[in-house]
Amino acid sequence: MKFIHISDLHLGKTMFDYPLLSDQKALLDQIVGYAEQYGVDAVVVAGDLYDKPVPPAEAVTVLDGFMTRLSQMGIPLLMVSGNHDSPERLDFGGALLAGRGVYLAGQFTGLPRKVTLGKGEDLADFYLLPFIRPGNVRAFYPGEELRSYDDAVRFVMGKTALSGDRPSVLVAHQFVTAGGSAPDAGGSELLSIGGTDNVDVSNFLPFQYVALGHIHRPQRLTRDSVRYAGSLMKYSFSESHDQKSAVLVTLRGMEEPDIALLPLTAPHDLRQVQGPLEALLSPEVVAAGNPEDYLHVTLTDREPVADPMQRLRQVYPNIMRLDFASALSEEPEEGELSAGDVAARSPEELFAGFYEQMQGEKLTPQEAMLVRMTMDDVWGDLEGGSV
Ligand SMILES: [Mn+2]
Repeated sequence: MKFIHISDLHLGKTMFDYPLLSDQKALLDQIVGYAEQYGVDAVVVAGDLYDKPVPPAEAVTVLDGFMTRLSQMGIPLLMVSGNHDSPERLDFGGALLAGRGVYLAGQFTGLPRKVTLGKGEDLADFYLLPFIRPGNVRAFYPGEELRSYDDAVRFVMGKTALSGDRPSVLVAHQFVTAGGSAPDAGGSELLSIGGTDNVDVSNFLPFQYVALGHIHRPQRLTRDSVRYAGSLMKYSFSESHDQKSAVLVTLRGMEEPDIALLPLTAPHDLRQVQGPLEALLSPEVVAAGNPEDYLHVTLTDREPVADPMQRLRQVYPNIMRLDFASALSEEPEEGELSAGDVAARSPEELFAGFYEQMQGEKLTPQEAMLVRMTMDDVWGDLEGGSV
């Protein structure tokens, strides 16, 4: 029994107003290719199919195409809802789709949805647990005191009977910690502050494999067979050095399964580049990567440069973000102002201080004059001419 585990597709997501759907579709095509190449018995998606509860129509079409192709290939597809999905919408047509090998667990129904796959001796039970909050579980067990996410998941796991003679796989979308230590987040997840939604990994120990979603950086938790697959593609510049992957799991009865990571390569990579404008425009630097990648450019020029975005876009059409290293200095400068100081100073003094902090030098008397004149021009039109 072999299957592919992926998660956090976030279909329909945009970054800095760039739609990512064509990349997402290409990546789902890669997964269909892997499914065929490795002859898998199932594909598992551990939540966050869409980026929004009401996804754009184009994103629905892309997921529809993915489901249809796997169904036509006779490969079962098992999916749970994540915190970004609408459980009810995801369940649309669920009973009909099960007849075609597509198993959806959108809404929580009191227990994980159990699906047994395989033939003859080679069987495995898949338990599909949608993203749950304590309230979702209390609704089914009103007498129980379930305060935390951990209480809720522990209670549900306690009610989940596993057959002892064939492997069990859990599919879940939660914030799973190991003895209090949190997973290494990628930066594009929506995590709650303070980790009140954490669920301990010990809840999942009886399963031969735990297919997790929610954290976007691929990783194992305490053992190789408890894993976050990670997001379909990089959804934050803090993930620019991550290698995204799909997990190929080969179950070996009640033993530890074999795990292999299949690389996922988007048509456009998400990269950070840094340097002076002229260097970034030089043919060698441009040719060092795909210039059509999605870029975060940081210019290190000390002198002002004219129309940097326009010039950069001529060779790098997909710049998502542009900033200047001089404006990013994180070192707190001596003489930084408190709120009280700010109220006590004139706009000219504040601007002079800001300029010095950003540029590392003082305004010249001529520049100070220009600032004063500009302020007069702008504010002179306002009633009273003051701020
Ligand atoms: Mn997610």
